[in-house]
Amino acid sequence: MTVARFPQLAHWGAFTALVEDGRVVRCEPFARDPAPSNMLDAIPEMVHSPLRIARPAIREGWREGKERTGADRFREVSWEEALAAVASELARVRETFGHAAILGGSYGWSSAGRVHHARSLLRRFLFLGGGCVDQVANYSFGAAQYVLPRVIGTFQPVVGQVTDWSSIVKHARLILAFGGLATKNGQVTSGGAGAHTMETWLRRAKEAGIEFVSITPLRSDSPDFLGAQWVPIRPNTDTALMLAMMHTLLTEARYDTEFVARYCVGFEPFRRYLLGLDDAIAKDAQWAEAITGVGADTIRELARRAAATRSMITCAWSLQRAHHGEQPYWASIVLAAMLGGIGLPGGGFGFGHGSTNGIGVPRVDVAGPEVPLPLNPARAMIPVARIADMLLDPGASYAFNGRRYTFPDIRLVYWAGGNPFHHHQDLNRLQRAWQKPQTVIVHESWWTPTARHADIVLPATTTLERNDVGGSTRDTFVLAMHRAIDPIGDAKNDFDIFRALARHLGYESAFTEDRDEMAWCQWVYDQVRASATAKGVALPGFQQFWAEGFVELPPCERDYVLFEDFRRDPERHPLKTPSGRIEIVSEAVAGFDYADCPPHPTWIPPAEWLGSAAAQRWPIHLVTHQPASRLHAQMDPGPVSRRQKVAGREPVRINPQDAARRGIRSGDIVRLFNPRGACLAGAVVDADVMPGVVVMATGAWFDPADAAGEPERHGNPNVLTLDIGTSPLAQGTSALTALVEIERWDQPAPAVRVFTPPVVAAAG
Ligand SMILES: Nc1nc2c(c(=O)[nH]1)N[C@H]1C(S)=C(S)[C@@H](COP(=O)(O)OP(=O)(O)OC[C@H]3O[C@@H](n4cnc5c(=O)[nH]c(N)nc54)[C@H](O)[C@@H]3O)O[C@H]1N2
Ligand SMILES: Nc1nc2c(c(=O)[nH]1)N[C@H]1C(S)=C(S)[C@@H](COP(=O)(O)OP(=O)(O)OC[C@H]3O[C@@H](n4cnc5c(=O)[nH]c(N)nc54)[C@H](O)[C@@H]3O)O[C@H]1N2
Ligand SMILES: [Mo]
Repeated sequence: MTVARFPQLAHWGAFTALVEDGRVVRCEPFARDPAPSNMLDAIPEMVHSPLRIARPAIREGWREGKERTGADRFREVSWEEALAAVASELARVRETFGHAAILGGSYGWSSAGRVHHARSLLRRFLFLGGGCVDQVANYSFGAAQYVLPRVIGTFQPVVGQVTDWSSIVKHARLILAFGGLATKNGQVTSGGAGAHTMETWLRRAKEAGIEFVSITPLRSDSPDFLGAQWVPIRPNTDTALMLAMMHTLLTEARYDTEFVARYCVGFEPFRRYLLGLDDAIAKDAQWAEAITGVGADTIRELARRAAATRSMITCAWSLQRAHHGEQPYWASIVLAAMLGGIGLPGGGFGFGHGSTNGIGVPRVDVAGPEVPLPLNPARAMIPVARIADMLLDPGASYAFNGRRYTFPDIRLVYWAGGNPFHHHQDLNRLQRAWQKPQTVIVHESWWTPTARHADIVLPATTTLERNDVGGSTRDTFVLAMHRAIDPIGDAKNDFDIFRALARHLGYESAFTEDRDEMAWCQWVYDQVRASATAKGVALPGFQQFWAEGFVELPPCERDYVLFEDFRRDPERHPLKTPSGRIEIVSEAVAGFDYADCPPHPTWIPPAEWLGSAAAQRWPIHLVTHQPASRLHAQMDPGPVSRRQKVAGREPVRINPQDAARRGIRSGDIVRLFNPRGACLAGAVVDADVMPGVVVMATGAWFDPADAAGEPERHGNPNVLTLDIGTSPLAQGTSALTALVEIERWDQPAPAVRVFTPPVVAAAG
């Protein structure tokens, strides 16, 4: 049997697909990748899984308005019937209720290939058809996206324009990592990567003698080889720790007065706040010890060490996915300002060095592969994480980033490339909200929980079944993706589905711009090439790129240092803030008058935390972090993710003391619960977790209970998380703010059903 080989790409890395007899049998890592992800091993089984959606299907009871339970039956229909139903529903809703009755943002990661990026295609399709309610910001760093522009005039440092690792390795002596530097997260780059380099850079930094401090509730958030000092901290209290460090710097006269005077505005009111001159509460180390659980001596010692050397402060994105998540990021910038290292090689602040592959990787500033997006003529949007609020409360007024908006009245939801029944918080509430629209349309490759909550389900191909171009601005490779197998079942490319719908609706050529798949691949590559040419970098033509399967950008000539220009000459290179300086106090934010987002970094207790009154009844803080064995909910039914389940459920890590008190042992099935919901999970007793905290990865496929009072069966922690905005400034997700209780589950365990496809009746 001959084995055919095709270059391919996933968000978790580039690979060669080995195909035998029309089946993907193996995914061989890209030869240039120093640390490929074992998630690649999940692909062959998943591509050919019985969970693939084979044909278009319609939910039984849709026309009658029957409730969406996630356990409904479906009936297969022909593509003709499905496309006609979608086109006529879109036309009906647009005509009857207007464009703003359609929710089309369709948040989610979709595929690494950029031509077939489903979310981009859906937005393009809906915008050209009159527009829709779009979703702005994201779940990843939504709070940062709105607070950082107020403080430093841009949120670029969160997406990866930070001081390069090469500069850090040469010049930094100490790295304070809030949220740690979890190498599990380095498996992933949005858009995919040819090289996983997070571990390489961490090792180089270690070899260069840099010391690491990992401030996080979970010891394993930094790899053993770093030998990091672990400072366990109560979740959501980093702002208090940072404030106390600043208090120490201030009262011990260890801060950079010149930097603060020359490059910042608003220090004086902030100084008064630190000292407690107006509220009689000094934000000193003793004060912070009571909040954070970190000893006062440790806090003072951290401040002194950081001030005595070239230090880099980096925060994981997780810190800002919490109630008042704007505050720790703002505080970390002010802390870095007081330390005086901003704009110096290896110093200052950064975000996400441990959150995703490619942050801080030296790379020439060339555009990544992308397709163009037209404007949304409906000019309607919501902050992405406010979806349930919107569906439950149409017409309600809400505050966001200094303005007031009204929630639209949604009749039709269209999703392609995302999984809200994975990503959203308080899923029982989302399930209630999800009953509001008359019609839900979903394109998916698999029977995910979101597909099971749809009325019209259209089967989408996977990247293996089509040609594409992928890559990201955080990686030095642009990658060709060759179609390796025929579409599974009757699956179609999202591009072809939208093209057919656009034809129905009379705007096919506007949608395609008269390009087919390969013409778009070439167009996307040519954009990257043109951008490279403008930077003096010569890349080969498309034919050569396609035949070789990748191109590599040349190394950078010099290290990038964030705000180097600003530091050298703040008059000629001001920040894009109103003052042109770092805004310790933002007058703009002051003008919004938000109790939950004051004008300078402030400790405001989150709605739920270990120091709150609710912790008497709900004594455990639930941290829901990114999974080591999959990307979000993708490939959860595959072998890599399944292998790490405990008793068939998602593992929950619990400290030995907390476990012993509850009679919980490793391997037990446990129930986590709070007033929002309950789920089962498999216990892993783990001293790496600090007491009072349990850690569960997101992404176990949602397996809702049959009856009220029963737990979700599989371990989707989003039945427990809190669905409120970070603050009216950013309205980001507060996913990491949640208190729970946990107990051993001694009853017979209900079966997990979600890895079996729903009942789908054949057409006819
Ligand atoms: N509690 C808690 N919740 C969280 C987080 C947390 O930290 N804690 N993190 C949040 C974050 S940061 C994020 S980014 C979100 C992630 O949330 P999502 O991005 O929604 O999660 P994915 O599982 O990646 O969903 C992508 C879906 O797109 C589908 N897909 C892939 N390729 C294609 C394609 O070509 N066509 C079509 N039609 N579909 C395709 C996949 O099968 C998959 O079901 O989750 C958020 N949720
Ligand atoms: N393998 C894998 N990698 C991924 C992803 C994936 O699904 N799988 N998803 C990608 C995506 S979409 C994103 S947005 C990034 C997210 O990147 P991050 O947000 O950095 O990732 P998390 O794993 O959620 O959080 C990192 C660690 O922060 C710690 N932490 C949680 N709350 C707090 C707190 O309040 N204070 C402190 N100090 N620490 C806290 C937790 O112990 C957690 O392990 O990851 C990306 N990388
Ligand atoms: Mo994310």
